Amino acid sequence: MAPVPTRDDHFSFGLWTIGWQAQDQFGAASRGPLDPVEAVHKLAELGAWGITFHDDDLVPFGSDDDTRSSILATFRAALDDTGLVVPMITTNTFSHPIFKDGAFTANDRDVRRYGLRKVLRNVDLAAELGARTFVMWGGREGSEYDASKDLNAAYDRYREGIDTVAGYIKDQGYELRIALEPKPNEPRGDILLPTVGHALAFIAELEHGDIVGLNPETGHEQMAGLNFTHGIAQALWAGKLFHVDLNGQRSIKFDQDLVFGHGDLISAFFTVDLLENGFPGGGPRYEGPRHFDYKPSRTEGYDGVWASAAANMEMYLLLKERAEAFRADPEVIEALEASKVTELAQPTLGEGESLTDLLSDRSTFEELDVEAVAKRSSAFVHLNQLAMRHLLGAS
Ligand code: ASC
Ligand code: MN
Ligand code: MN
Ligand code: MN
Repeated sequence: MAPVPTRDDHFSFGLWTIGWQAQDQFGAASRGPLDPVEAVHKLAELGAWGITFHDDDLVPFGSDDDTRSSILATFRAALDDTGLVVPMITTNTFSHPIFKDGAFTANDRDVRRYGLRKVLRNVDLAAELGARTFVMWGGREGSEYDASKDLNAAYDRYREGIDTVAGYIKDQGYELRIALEPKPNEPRGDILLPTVGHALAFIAELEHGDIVGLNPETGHEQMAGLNFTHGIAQALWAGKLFHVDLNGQRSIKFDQDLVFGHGDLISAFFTVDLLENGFPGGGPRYEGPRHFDYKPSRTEGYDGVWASAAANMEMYLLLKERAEAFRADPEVIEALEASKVTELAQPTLGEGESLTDLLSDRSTFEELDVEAVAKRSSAFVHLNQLAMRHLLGAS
């Protein structure tokens, strides 16, 4: 029996995901437009809790103020009807050709000033709708040609832009935090802040870095050949995992945006294990939305769109069941001990032990049987096999 999602699971979807008409580099749209009101109702029916959007997903770029207000009013009514919430909002600073060289880091200063205005306008909307996270994916911030970008100035301008937005959020007293979304490439040849690690290092240079964190996307880290679970783990450790974009990707290639779990399934298992069960030895826990940023394949009609939306939640819940069984299994608990996974939570120096104590403790060095310690088996493969059994429902 497949598990059924409920509001308590805190699943959310981007309007641009289910609403993607599947126009790609090589072909026209394969689906007609989706009415945002229908999207809200359909997601609520399927058991989702929230919906998120870029300004332009809901209000067409360049709409006048009256059109904007009327679209927003209709959308709010749908939210009220269904109880769906808007936990996150984001701004599109990548589709319109004005952003072809970026928004905050465009060489052209007029573009940067325009980009800032567009983002600030949407920060107000985010606060108005009660969103807690403001995602910023700088998809066009980057270059194809190294000669075309002064990278020192680009990082200065990126910092100026993010600090200006963060400062505005603080001045307005909004209960909103910014989550930067790394991606290595596509649409640009190389995008700035390509991975979780790069973004964490950037945040450390900000004036208002306290309200700036991350929105890592599964496939984006995997496009760089990286381990997504390790990426979100480091973000969590640093207190910076504000939001996540869950989806599927099969190896280093174009951004596939598959259904969560339809890419690297083993990695997805450990992602859910971390999000649901936390670190084995305790530590910071993820409390944010379980947000899906995927694209229903171009082969699908709207039946397939809704089937794929449901599949994201089902995959997550199936993996959650498996991950909980994994952690509860006495054999696993024993294997974690045997592999000393639990021992890692123990500080290397004893409580109150000084460096002088360590240096004079001959048992740590002079008298240690180095060869014997080197021969201890880690038994990691057995532990992993237990995880695989649980993943496959074999124990
Ligand atoms: C976002 C986000 C992305 C991109 C992409 C647009 O806001 O999280 O990954 O925009 O989905 O197609
Ligand atoms: Mn993606
Ligand atoms: Mn994303
Ligand atoms: Mn995406």
